[in-house]
Order: sequence, then structure tokens, then C-alpha cells
Amino acid sequence: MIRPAAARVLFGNWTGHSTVPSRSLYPHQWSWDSAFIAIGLRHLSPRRAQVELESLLGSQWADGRIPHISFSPSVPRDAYFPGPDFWRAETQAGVETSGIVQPPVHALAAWLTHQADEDESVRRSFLQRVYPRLAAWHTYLRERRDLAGRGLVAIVHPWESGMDNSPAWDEALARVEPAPLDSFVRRDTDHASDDDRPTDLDYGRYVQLAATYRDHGYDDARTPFAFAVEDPCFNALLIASEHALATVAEELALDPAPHLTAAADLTHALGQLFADGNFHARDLRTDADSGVGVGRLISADTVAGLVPLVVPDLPQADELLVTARGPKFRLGEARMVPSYDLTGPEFEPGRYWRGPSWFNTAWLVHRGLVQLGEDELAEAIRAEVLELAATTQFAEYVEPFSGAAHGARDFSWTAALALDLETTG
Ligand code: 9WN
Repeated sequence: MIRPAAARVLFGNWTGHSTVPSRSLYPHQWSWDSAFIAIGLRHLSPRRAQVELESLLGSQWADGRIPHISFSPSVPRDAYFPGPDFWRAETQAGVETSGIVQPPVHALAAWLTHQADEDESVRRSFLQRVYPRLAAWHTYLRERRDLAGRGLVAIVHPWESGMDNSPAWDEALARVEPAPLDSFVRRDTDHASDDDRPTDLDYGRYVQLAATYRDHGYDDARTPFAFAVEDPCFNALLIASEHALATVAEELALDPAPHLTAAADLTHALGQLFADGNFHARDLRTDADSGVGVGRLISADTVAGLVPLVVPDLPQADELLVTARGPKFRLGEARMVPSYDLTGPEFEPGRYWRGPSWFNTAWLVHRGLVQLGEDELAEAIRAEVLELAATTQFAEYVEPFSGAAHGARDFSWTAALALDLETTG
């Protein structure tokens, strides 16, 4: 049974109102981590899971965005780079944050958290309090981040995808002039192997993109984004979360229709990213010279393309399943779900998002398979998640063939999502 060990990790990483992804590598509150953490924490303490999400929403900006990091004042300011002094962003409530975002899995997490203990949720008016904030978050994304005006949300930094170092970003990132390497000091390589983490050159580019956004006041209309991409994972999670928000609205006797309409429109628009059996990110800067801004699909096959399996009634689901089972991802044979095409030219089994398998994407694909009635494959993924979480001391990620552990140990979403699959499976 994984529960006692998972509880030890989650309680050990609890700070009093939220959970750090890792005490060493990521000592603050991260946006999509918190959502995944709440999904597991609800089985240990529904109240804590609610507080986890409420505290994250407490760092929401006036424009509706949920920043990707909410900085803890009790952690040294230079413990993580880029830290609060780099981002220079503070909410009206005085919380220091980053200025970029991460995939919107929060409304789904809020609904699942509510379901874990409806009495406690009603007693604390949990849904009532989070609903307007989650709705504002989605409105921010749909209205301010539809940069191409075609009904899909664009990310403006690789970190916004949650899959920072994905080969899908290589070409777009190569166009970015890196910040001088002596202008910043990385902290991640103090805690993780250089061979596993992004290169210094890419880090310089990440820093430059973030600095440009910051220097334009994080204004989406004004910033000359050198990187702008429509990511299938990000948009698919927004769709799943709009469905969840529709259910929340119904529960609160509010009108679910705006959320259902948004979900239907986004699902239709997502079809623009489907080609050759998989969803692909679209690089909005490829036609920038012509001023058209149409954008080209990025050819790399990554797990982000499979995440739309979580979208209810996805028209492309059958074709996507064929790709998932095929040589690129070998679902059911590989360990969990590889982050990148196993046959691809950039495949590296141990480097960040360039091949290894993560527990959160496995959880998402598992959820999609269950929705589609693919019970056998879903069970195979579930068994992998439970076994690997237990044998790797809740590693951040694993190699897709050997299962060898990489990155942080006692990683919070690994513990949370394994606990969820053990409890609900
Ligand atoms: C940058 C915290 C985060 C995850 C991301 C993962 C990694 C950060 C980093 O860690 O990103 O946000 O420093 O590499 O890629 O998915 O949310 O766990």
C-alpha cells in the first residue's frame, strides 16, 4: 500500500497552507503542481486539499492570471532562480509571484477536491469561494491569450507548458537571443544533475523571454513575444477544466452554459492542431516576417499531443489511441508514457522532458483512457504509476525503458497522483 509513504511525502512537503513540489529543487508553490497535489491530498485531508487550492488562488492577479510560482516569504530569496527579485511582481494582497502561467488544470482539481468530502466543502463554502476566481482565470486565458485570434490559447514561454525542455520548443527557442550567461546564476543545477537539466544556452533564452515580458509590465497586448505557441496540452486541460467548471456552476445553481460553450468552441479549435495522428503545437512566430502570424505546426511528437485524450467526446480520440499504442509512445509496453517520441531524433531517456516519463502526464492519459472505456490499457498505466512511485522513492520522473529514477525524490505530485490512483482505482 502506497498510502503511508505518500502521506509522509505530502505532509513533509506541506508548509502550513500549501505544498512545495520538492523541498530541495522547488521550494515555493507551483501552479499546476498545486492542482495535482490537491487531487491526491483530498484523500488524506479534504480540508488541506481545499486550502492548497485556495492559497494558490490567493496569488491570483487582478487580470485573472494564476502565476506559475507563488513565492514563500520564509524561503531565502535566492533559493530558486529566477526568484522574486527577478520577476518583480506582487499581487494587491502582497504576495510575490512570477508573471507567467502554467496549464489550467485547477478547475478539474477543485471539482475532484469537492467530491472527496462534499459536506466539508459545503460547510466551508469551498466551491462558492473558488468558482469566481477559476472563472476569471479561464477568462484571462481565453481573452488575453488568444494571440492568433483563432480560439486557442497561446503560451509565451516554454515554462508555461509545464514541459520546459520539450524538443517541440527547440526551433522556436533557437530564434531567441539568450541573456548573457554571466548575467544570472542558476540554482537548479545545485540540486540536480547537469546532464538531466536544460543546457545553459537554453536557460539564457528562458531568462531573456521572461525578462522581456517583465519589462513590458506582463502586458499581453504590448509585449513583443519572441516565443508564442499554441500547445495542445495546455488547451486540452483548459477544455477539461471548462467542463469541470460547468459542473461546479450547476452545483452552485448557476448557469453552466458559458463553460460548456467555451469547452465546445475550444474542442472545435483544437482540431486545427491535429495532423498525422497526433496533436502538435503551433508556432505562431513562423510567419512573423510576412506579418500574417498564421503559424506552422511543429513536427515533434510529444506527450502534450496525447493529453487531449482527457477531453470529453474528443473527435480524434480513436486516431490518437492508435498513435499512443504505436512505436512513438508504446503505451502499455513503455514505462508509463514517454514525454517524447521514442523514435525521434532528439530522444534522450534521462533529460528533462526529452524522453523520460512523468507521473502527471501518466495520470492525465490514464484519466483519458478510463473516459474512453479503454480499461485494460488504463489499468496497465495505473499499475506502472503505483509500482514506479513506490520503487523510486517518489521520483520526479523516470526513464521510459529502464524505469531508472531522475530528478528530485519525494516529489509531491508523484506521491499525490499515485495515492489518487491507488484510492480511486
Ligand atoms: C520551472 C515544479 C516545476 C513543474 C514543471 C517542471 C519544472 C520549473 C523548473 O518544475 O519546471 O517552472 O525549474 O524547471 O518542468 O512542470 O511545474 O515542479
